[in-house]
Amino acid sequence: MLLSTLGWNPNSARYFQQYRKQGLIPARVAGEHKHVYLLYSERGELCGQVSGRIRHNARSPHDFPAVGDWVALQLQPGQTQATIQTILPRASRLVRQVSSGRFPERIVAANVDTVFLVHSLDQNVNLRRVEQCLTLAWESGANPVIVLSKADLCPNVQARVADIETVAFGLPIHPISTLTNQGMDQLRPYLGSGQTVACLGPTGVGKSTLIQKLVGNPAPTGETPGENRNGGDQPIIPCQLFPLPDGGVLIDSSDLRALLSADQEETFEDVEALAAMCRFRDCTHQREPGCAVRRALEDGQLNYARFKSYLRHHREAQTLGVEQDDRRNERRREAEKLKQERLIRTSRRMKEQDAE
Ligand SMILES: Nc1nc2c(ncn2[C@@H]2O[C@H](COP(=O)(O)OP(=O)(O)OP(=O)(O)O)[C@@H](O)[C@H]2O)c(=O)[nH]1
Ligand SMILES: [Mg+2]
Ligand SMILES: [Zn+2]
Repeated sequence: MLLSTLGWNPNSARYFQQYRKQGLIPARVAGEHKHVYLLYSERGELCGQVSGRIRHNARSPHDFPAVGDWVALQLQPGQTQATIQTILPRASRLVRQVSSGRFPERIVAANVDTVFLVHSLDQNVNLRRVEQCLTLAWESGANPVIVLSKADLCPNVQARVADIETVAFGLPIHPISTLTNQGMDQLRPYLGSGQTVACLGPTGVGKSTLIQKLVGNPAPTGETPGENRNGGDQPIIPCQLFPLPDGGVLIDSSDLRALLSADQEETFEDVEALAAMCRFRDCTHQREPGCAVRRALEDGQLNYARFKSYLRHHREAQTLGVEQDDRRNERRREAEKLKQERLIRTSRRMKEQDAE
């Protein structure tokens, strides 16, 4: 697997030298399931988990790898799982709000150059929804492009395009059909070697079908879990990042239900019930006297793996509460800055056009 086709460039390679010296290798995150990551590296497809240090220092879900991230891997001889030691700085990140649960925001995709905002022409396009998706894309640092799918099912494509133009601020709009191939050629220019394109949009609009079509055979879909990798007991990780035959990658950013993995919805009522019986209210269940959780662990009433999982989620949830507002403000500032830069660029372009 050539890293350059996945978007690895001379700049990234230069930046990575510090990690090479430590014997680490670069890889791109292609999927995640229950904290196990599917990774594309120069050694091929690997599975990996984050290092204890990353987990320990994590202040929010943003400190964990996301699909599209570049990471530095440690690969021990004889080991089937790699350890993710570092997440490289993100050039852009698509963030989406999650309405329920402990995690109000998730990075849907990182290091994205172009976002295909996919909406279907077979139903009334909801302009509010298009606007919401646009905002999300603007804030990410990636360039949005509007893709209107299922043109074959729409008798008046031009009228619908005109509707959407009213909210699109002059962005490119491409009506397409994966069935008749209408408009598919217009998407090629976004997909060159080294380019990362993420498909984002409501469920059922045809994102996976589009990716399948562009990637060609063998046809993957974001919904089909991969085969067992590295043989036997490896977990099944759904792949979301697909290299194209002529270079570049497509990210299937799936929809909300896939974003909330079962792991995150997990509750820990059993452990919490035990914790309520600890002598101290702020018991960390490490060494405190009168710790009911420790006692349950010792007499086998509580499974150790489950306790570890509880600790991990507890820590993530706790730090998240504190960090949340900070991060919101930070994101707001970033978005504001990006918007300003875009405005400046647009006005400069208009001035140039006037001058011509
Ligand atoms: N007529 C027509 N149907 C299409 C086209 N593209 C996709 N479909 C159909 O639309 C349905 C949904 O397509 P998917 O690709 O699974 O949609 P998705 O956006 O990936 O949906 P989620 O994974 O749920 O977010 C499937 O039955 C496709 O066959 C198209 O261009 N024309
Ligand atoms: Mg899909
Ligand atoms: Zn305790």
